Amino acid sequence: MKIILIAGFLGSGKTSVLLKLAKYLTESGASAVIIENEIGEVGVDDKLLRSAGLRMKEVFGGCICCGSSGLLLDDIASLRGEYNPDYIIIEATGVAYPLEIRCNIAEQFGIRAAVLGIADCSRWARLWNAMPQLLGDQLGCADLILLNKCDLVSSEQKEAALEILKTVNPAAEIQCFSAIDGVDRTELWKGFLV
Ligand SMILES: Nc1nc2c(ncn2[C@@H]2O[C@H](COP(=O)(O)OP(=O)(O)OP(=O)(O)O)[C@@H](O)[C@H]2O)c(=O)[nH]1
Ligand SMILES: [Mg+2]
Repeated sequence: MKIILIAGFLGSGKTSVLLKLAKYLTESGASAVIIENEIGEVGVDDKLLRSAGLRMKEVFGGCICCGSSGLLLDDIASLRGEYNPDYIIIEATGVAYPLEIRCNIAEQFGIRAAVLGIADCSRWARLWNAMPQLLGDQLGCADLILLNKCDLVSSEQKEAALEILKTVNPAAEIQCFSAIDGVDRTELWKGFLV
């Protein structure tokens, strides 16, 4: 069983990307279960996921990087016992610190979660100026960073964001992305999931 952790600021496109990745996984014959850590309302339609052959579990009541980490670990254990899926995909809240979550998972299960970081290119400059610490922590431990919403920005905006992301995380692969453009991303997902 592999674990994928999707992290990134509020509204950056985590759920939109998650649905793309989950679709790729199920179409390639792998089973996947999704864990949504929501602070407020649920962002994913459970029926939509079920019709795509996916299951979802929600962790409410707090952020899984800190106070509610025990709930997440319990859920992972029970999902493994019940379904033993090929993948568990976790969407963290927009204010979570993924490194904490990855450490907790590694300690409990001995599994290194792959971190998929989502950066919102359309708001990048504004968010980065306001919250360099949070964004740096969220994206600094990612294995793959998707610079999302590139359909909305100029090439100058893209270049400026890429420059900063490279310094935030020199080790990560960074890709320009759009969760709504319908482009086939098979090769990207294959590379990320090896
Ligand atoms: N134009 C454009 N809109 C996008 C893209 N990705 C996501 N969106 C839109 O951005 C909004 C937020 O997307 P979500 O996928 O819900 O973002 P999220 O990170 O899951 O949001 P929270 O879970 O609330 O933090 C939605 O209205 C999406 O339709 C993209 O690549 N391009
Ligand atoms: Mg979401």
